Amino acid sequence: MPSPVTPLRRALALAVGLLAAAGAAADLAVAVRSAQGEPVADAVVALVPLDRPAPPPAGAAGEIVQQHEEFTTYVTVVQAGTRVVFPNRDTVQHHVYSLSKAKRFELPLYNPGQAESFVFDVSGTVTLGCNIHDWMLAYLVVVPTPHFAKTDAQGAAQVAAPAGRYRLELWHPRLGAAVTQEVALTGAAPLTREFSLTLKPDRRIRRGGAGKSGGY
Ligand SMILES: [Cu+2]
Repeated sequence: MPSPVTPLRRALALAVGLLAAAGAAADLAVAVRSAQGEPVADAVVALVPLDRPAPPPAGAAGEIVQQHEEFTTYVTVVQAGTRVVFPNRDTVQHHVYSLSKAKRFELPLYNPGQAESFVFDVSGTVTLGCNIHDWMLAYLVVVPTPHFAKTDAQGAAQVAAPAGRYRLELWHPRLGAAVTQEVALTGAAPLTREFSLTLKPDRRIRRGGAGKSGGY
């Protein structure tokens, strides 16, 4: 008996719509592809409020782990003002550093078991490297908002934020400059945006090549 279901579904849909209009989170859904049509993972999408100040960071620390002579996360996103911990879970020393304007630091003679941390106050991209292992490369993207997400392997990401006007910022390691546009979340329906990005070549060094040959 499928016929009674339809009015019920309509009522549910109406209720959801009313809830959304009453000020519940209004989602943004993005799909990011390369110019060749391939899904793009690790793109950062952030919504910076234009009508009000961004709420302060919730307080949870970020984490970027060194393990198996790699940074375990290639792209990490945090809100400005967030502490980020850098645990060395390897059995070897690292020398983690950043020369980026948003945060310059280094952790020389960084031993297994150490877990130093820094607060990242300035918005921008922090490029992380290791002076011992040339192939180690990761990015910490510091954004001035708690409303952000990172695309998955399918190139998809969802951001929850209250209704209002925002500057949408889209960043990727292989993008020359961040893409920005103004968007408005109405709360009535999720907003969807598709991006096609022209990407630069991947800068990552493949392990087992130059690293082991003594070429450096
Ligand atoms: Cu290292």
